[in-house]
Amino acid sequence: MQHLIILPDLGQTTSEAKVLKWLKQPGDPIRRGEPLLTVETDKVDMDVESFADGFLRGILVPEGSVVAALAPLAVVTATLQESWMPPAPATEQPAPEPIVSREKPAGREVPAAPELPREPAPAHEFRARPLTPEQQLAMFRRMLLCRQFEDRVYYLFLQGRMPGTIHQAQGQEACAVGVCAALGPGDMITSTHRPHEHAVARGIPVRSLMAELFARSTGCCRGKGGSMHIGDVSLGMLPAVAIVGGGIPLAAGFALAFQYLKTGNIVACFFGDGATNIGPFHEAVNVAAIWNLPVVFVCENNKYGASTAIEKVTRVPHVSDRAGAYGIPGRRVDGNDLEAVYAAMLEAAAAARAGAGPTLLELETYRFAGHSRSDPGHYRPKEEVEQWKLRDPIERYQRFLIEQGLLSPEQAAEMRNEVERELDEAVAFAEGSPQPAPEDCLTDVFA
Ligand SMILES: Cc1ncc(C[n+]2csc(CCOP(=O)(O)OP(=O)(O)O)c2C)c(N)n1
Ligand SMILES: [Mg+2]
Repeated sequence: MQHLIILPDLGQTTSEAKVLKWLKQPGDPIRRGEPLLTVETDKVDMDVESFADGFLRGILVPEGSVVAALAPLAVVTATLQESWMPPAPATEQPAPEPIVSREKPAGREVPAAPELPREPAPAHEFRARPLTPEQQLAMFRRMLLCRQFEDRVYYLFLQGRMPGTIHQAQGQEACAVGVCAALGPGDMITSTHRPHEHAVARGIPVRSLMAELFARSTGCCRGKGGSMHIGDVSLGMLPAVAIVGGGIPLAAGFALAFQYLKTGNIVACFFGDGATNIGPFHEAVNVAAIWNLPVVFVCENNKYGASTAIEKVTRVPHVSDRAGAYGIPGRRVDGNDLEAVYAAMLEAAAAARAGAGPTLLELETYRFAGHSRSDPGHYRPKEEVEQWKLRDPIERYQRFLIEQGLLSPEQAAEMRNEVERELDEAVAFAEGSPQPAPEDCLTDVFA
């Protein structure tokens, strides 16, 4: 089988890239997710990865050429024996002057912030509530669905099939699943520009999420929201808010409604470490504190707000320390430990439901990928990424379940295959669904 490797569409402001270096040569074996070449855009140098396993057969664009988004770059075949065909020739342009200026823009020098320790969160004391094996396996499968959904979306992007911008959360599955597993059907979550795993964990069907990402009318927002606004109020997720910190006052507002209507429900409000320096964070946490609103503030501290390390912009060592400023409990939890997250969330949720007000949960975690699809994440030391990959929440929980005798490696592999089939169906559903009609622009508009 022949696969055409293309230059992914890197977003509205980057329409072309220069091929800097081929990292593989014709005949070399290549694995899915492995880099094939490095390209230079007007923003960054980044690797283009293969979306298929096989062998590199044809290089269609020499080093030094500039190619447009979605242009064919190479052919990969499943085996070395099969023949391959080049596509219609790629339009080549003469190698121009470098398109990236390496000069530092003039401006104020920002003084270096003091180095802060980066030791992981302590092993958590929450272990009290036993989970049944069925619950444990269901939570494990949900983490697989989150991860494989994200991976599938990434490979669709590499193939040029997934439109729009995406921010992915591979590595943060234990946060999404641990928090959502402690919620009931009438509860609500709010989310951010990185919402896919929150939505999957909350139980929104993957076919309706996939259709939304493909901008199809069968999507959870009828194809008019896209990746950064997914959600479904009827299933307990307010459409995500991509304005950093923007979802936090909405969460407090929803919690006020629950309190006023005496529904007994709570809100779980997801946000990133970057949002904790945004004004609305402080206002919303404060008002929730003084009114004892039934909300749990869940900070997924993945150490970076885009390319900025948290210690460069915050002197407080731990996000959870900030809870003291509002007189509410703050808990620092290993966000890559599924059951620790779940237990901490259960406790915070119980307090919120009992009228004791909000808790600030800091879940220490890490995103394996760059900030968005066009960010290779070069600002992060390689060793740091490697260290965090050793703490992969899915691998960790799988090892734990196997040690407990609840899962075999074969069953885990079969679960992964089953999730792949669910995603195949979701992609077929999405690609087979219609786009919204032009007149649909004026429906679902509330203000
Ligand atoms: C108010 C606002 N400022 C800037 C941006 C651009 N932006 C999008 S995501 C992001 C970083 C957010 O970091 P964090 O809150 O830690 O979330 P993470 O991306 O790590 O999940 C920025 C600066 C934005 N969307 N909204
Ligand atoms: Mg962050």
